[in-house]
Amino acid sequence: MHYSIENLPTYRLTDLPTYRLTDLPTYRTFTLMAEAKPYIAHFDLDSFFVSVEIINNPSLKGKPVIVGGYERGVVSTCSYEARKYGVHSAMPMKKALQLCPHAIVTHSSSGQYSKYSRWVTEIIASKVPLFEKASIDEFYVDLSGMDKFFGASKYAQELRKIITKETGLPISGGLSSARFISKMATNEAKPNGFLQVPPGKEKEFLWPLAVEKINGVGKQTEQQLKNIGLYTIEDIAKTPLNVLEAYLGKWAESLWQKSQGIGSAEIETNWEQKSMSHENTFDKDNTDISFLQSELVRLTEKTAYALRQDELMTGCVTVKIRYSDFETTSRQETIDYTALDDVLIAKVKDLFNKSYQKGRPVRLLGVRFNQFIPITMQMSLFDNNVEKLNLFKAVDDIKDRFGTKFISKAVSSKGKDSEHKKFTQHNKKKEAE
Ligand code: DCP
Ligand code: MG
Repeated sequence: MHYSIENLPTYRLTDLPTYRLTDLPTYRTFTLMAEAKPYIAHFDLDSFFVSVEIINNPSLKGKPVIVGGYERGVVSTCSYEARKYGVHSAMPMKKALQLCPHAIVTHSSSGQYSKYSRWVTEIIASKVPLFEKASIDEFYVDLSGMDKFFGASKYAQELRKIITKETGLPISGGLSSARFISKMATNEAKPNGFLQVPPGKEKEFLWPLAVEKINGVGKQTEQQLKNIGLYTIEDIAKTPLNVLEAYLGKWAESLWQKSQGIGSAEIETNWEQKSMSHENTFDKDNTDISFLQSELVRLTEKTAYALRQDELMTGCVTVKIRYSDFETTSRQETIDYTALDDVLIAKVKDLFNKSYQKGRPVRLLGVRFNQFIPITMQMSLFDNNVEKLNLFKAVDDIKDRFGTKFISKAVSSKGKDSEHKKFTQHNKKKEAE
């Protein structure tokens, strides 16, 4: 019987109570007992920003294209045609144009990238019960169990097809028993390809690959490994762990495990529900707009600080207003992914202005962020805002050293308050701040 994604019902987590078992800690034990290998798929859009630019301007297709900012002078990404000349992400634009002088350079159109990223997320969410959004263009999908019905590999490939058909974006994928192997398989399959590493074939796939292909092996570790004559993953696998530890310290063990084809198959399924928020109940109900605005700035700065501490960007902002009679309103809007105070403050003020009923005394204000993705890229989504992010991070460092009380923007309120911090699971560790 032929199955295709088109003729399957659309799944949502809530429609499939049986899949909720996977949320329970016993699930993995259960599958191990049943000796079922997990099937973890990984998907990553090909030259994402360039692909979006091509949709907007199809004449760019097939050409060496670089997306980047003149001001910042760094390549965000480039088409595979430009990669042939050695151009890559994070390379200075000047160097990129030396390598590939005929490349077409386009500026980033950030709003579009968030929009397409969300579109792909929605398609995946409608087709699989368990998935994790790992960056703006990258997803892990748990297809364990599905293989009984459709064939995990077939399902993964059909999912790729439907994403490209609906959005116009090419996407590559990998499938294996562990997250890191699937991601490496995706990298090997790019562009516009798919690679399955069947259960039991993990070493066969990994061993011939160069050490730097392992996710997390940066330039420094690569050099350390090469200094002791380890060039391939097989070389690592055949080195006794204690020898490796002597050179690399703690990191040796997880590296060695990976070289044996062992890695996590856990999917972070509750990422969608995660949120961070700060709210403040005032000692005295308040109608003073400048006071309320300064409170919003302060709450936003604190929440944005927590966001950056966790290396995240948010894609959704909510402002909560509770009036003196306890009537409460919440207004929420999705935004382009960001971790920048000024962008978030502007959005929070905008939401407040749209929902505040002038003259009514306010008892509580709250600011909440959700829809997170990691800051995996150098924030070049925002072009020259990279410098701004670095500035905010520098201020964050001072906050870490001297406490948040000592640093606040002039516009923030200095008044005493009964602040109430409310963090969900994700941010519990920050409660002590
Ligand atoms: N990005 C960026 N700066 C970087 C790396 C990435 O701005 N240093 C942005 C542009 C990319 C997007 O993030 O299009 C996704 O990053 P990827 O690492 O997935 O790279 P691409 O999707 O561009 O190419 P690939 O086909 O290798 O996935
Ligand atoms: Mg990509």
